[in-house]
Amino acid sequence: MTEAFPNGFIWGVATSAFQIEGAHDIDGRRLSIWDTYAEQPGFIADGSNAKVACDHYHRYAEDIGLMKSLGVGAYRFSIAWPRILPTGRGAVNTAGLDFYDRLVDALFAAGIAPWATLYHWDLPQALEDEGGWTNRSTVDAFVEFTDAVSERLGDRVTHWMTLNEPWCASVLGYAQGDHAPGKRSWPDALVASHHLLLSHGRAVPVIRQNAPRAKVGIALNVSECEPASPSEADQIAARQFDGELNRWFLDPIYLGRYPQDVIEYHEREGRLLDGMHFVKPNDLDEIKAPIDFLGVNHYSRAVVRSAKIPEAENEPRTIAVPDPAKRTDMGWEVYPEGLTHSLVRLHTDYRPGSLVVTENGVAYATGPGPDGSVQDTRRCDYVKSHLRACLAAIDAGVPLHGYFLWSLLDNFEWGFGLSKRFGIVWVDFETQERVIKASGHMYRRIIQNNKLPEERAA
Ligand code: IFM
Repeated sequence: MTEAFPNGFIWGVATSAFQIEGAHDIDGRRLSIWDTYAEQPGFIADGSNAKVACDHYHRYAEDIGLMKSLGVGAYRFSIAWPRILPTGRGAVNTAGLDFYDRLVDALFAAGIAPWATLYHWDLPQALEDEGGWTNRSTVDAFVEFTDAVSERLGDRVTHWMTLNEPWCASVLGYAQGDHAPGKRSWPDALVASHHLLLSHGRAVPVIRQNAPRAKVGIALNVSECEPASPSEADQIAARQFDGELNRWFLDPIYLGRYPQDVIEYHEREGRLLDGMHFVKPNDLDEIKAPIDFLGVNHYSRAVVRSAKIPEAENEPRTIAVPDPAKRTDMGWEVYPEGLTHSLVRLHTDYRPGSLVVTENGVAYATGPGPDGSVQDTRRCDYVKSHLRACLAAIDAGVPLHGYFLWSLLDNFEWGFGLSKRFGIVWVDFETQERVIKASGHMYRRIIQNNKLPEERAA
């Protein structure tokens, strides 16, 4: 297998607004659901919040300097809805748009292409107060937000993602309660998932109208789902989880329909109180709006057991990690082959014209040693093995055009707070000092050579 990437392969790093910006009450920003969630005692594992996070709002120039020194060609960031439309809809807060304007200009000055995600989970709290994603009018509010942002940045930003990981926003947020807004209702989660998909579909033409050169996509969290054993029960559970996680989003976007077996499964589980009542005529046509690329966020595979576990009564199956030695700090299995399999499967089943890995990376706590350097060897291995998995997919004919490492900076990892470190740059959250980790230096060499380093013989 070749170790070199195709010419023009896009090398990027990714972040999201809530996880890095801080400046929670600056320049007219109002509360998002995550600000509210993080205030609840016990909801964030380490008791931290994102009021300051990486203070990127004030330090974006330094962070762009870091990206430039790493040689990245593209930066995937998200736009904080509560900065632009502080109460979700209505009057646009110009100061909020100005920040992204400065960011985009500074990226161009550094030779880095901006890749903007519109929704990375920070719904304005004012909208949640009206039901959030369970309320169909949130779709209209999202279209307003999309219009305001793409109107202002569309002359320069050519790569847009409507949503980040709608499965997380709907299922973790509305069914499992592990994410904001912390609800525990499957029926609400399925309504929310449909409204998220509809906002995606309706945002696509708005972006195209405001930014005629735009390439538009969506970033989905895709995992290969495998049965924990050959038993029929585990095979069924794996297929069901694949349906819930992957096909529930991919089928409407690419095929214009929800998968029938997954509708039936949700019905059997009592998750659909009144069938698919929330799907209105034309919705699926709108959701199927043609897109230019599929963003794939990939971290691990799911090995699925049919057995229920008592502490997760909301969940009809469990996810196993076969070899505990392969667990990351998130408890996720390191399984690079899963990335190849997922990319090949997406290409085979849905034929997106272009695929981009919009997130891949790993949480390990490794911090500065006595000499101040961060020797995160396990992250280096993780990244190399996943880039090799990308090469295998390209060899198999997948039109994979780019890779964004999650994440540029250690940041606020949602319910885990500041305790899980995904960055290739270490952040000291007390002093805001940044140190490029060994993985960052390695990534720079890979980008420079457009290929993986030679493996030394054992
Ligand atoms: O930090 C998150 C990101 O916001 C969305 N994708 C997964 C990452 C790691 O959990």
